[in-house]
Amino acid sequence: MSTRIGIVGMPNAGKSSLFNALTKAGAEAANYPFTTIEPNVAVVPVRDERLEQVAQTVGASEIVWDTIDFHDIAGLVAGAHQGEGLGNRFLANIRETDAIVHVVRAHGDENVIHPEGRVDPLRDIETIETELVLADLEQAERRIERVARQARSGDRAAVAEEAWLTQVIDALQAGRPARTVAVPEDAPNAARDLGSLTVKPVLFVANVDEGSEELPAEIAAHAAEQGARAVAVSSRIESELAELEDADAAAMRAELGVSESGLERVVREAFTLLQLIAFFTAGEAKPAQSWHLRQGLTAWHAAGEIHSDIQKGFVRAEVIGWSSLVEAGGYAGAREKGTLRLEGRDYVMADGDVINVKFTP
Ligand SMILES: Nc1nc2c(ncn2[C@@H]2O[C@H](COP(=O)(O)OP(=O)(O)OP(=O)(O)O)[C@@H](O)[C@H]2O)c(=O)[nH]1
Ligand SMILES: [Mg+2]
Repeated sequence: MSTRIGIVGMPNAGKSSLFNALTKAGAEAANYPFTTIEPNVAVVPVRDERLEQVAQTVGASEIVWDTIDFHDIAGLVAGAHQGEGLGNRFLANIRETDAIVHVVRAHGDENVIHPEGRVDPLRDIETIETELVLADLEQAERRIERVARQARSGDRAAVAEEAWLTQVIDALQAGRPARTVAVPEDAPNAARDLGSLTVKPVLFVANVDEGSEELPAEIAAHAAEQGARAVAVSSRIESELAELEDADAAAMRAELGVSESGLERVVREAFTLLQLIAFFTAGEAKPAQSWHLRQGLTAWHAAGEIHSDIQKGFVRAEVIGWSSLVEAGGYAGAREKGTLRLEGRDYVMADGDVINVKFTP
């Protein structure tokens, strides 16, 4: 399943500019496995140069990129959790996402109105974090009533979930995110069922002045304190660059002194945040495809990403690192060299593995 990310931030912080840049970048890639998308959901292919080499080596028919969905929502103001500025409804749209990108205004363009009248990244971050905490608190207080009723009947998972919710409510009331409370073994889906926003990992995107790539120190420090990640981009520049042809965009980047695509940096950081590794499937005259999997998961899990039937009928897998496959000039060469290995279902997948699952249908 593709990875889903929700974009939050103050009004005018630059969320939609970033989102538009991502959408345009997405629309340009010919291949992504979705046809309908909502207007506020951008499906962004995750390009990977390694797969391009693999596809060429094995003579694949085409390349299909794995994707990330970015969900844009309207800006949150203080009181959003109570429905101020319809904030609560917007927040509901991103309860199902895997992670949150928090866009923070850090550029000083006076033509862009700041809702609080003055640029102050830390104050803005705190406003948004408070809204997320309060929205979760409301949700948790509602849920615990229902779970408590189930717990009274002695349901073990419900008992564990009620205890977890009690701790979560305490944490939220103290202003701490729900991710600071460990999910109990007996109720592994508790966080998902709550639809908690503050349980999700956060990537801060500092929306900086044009031509700068420097992460403001206060944002870096705040992210570090939280164990979160942070990147600096100019949303406006990225949305303008996304309109250009590749060569023109590269020339403009060089002129601005911006090294690589800010969008690529956002996508890469998001994957690091989610601790995902990439793996590939590729065969002659077939599509070569990229997939993502949580670090530490196995060939059996990888099979499940590809198709539930392939996972169900898993027998064993042929696995090879992408560079070994390219070096050997293809599967036949790799077999001769002995670099194409047979692995069982418990094999832990490595970043850049190419896998071919043998299964009984
Ligand atoms: N100078 C400058 N202006 C920017 C930058 N990013 C966004 N803007 C401008 O700021 C204004 C608001 O940007 P949006 O991307 O619409 O902001 P938003 O966060 O989506 O705002 P809401 O949807 O209202 O919450 C627009 O006029 C943008 O052109 C930037 O990096 N530099
Ligand atoms: Mg917007």
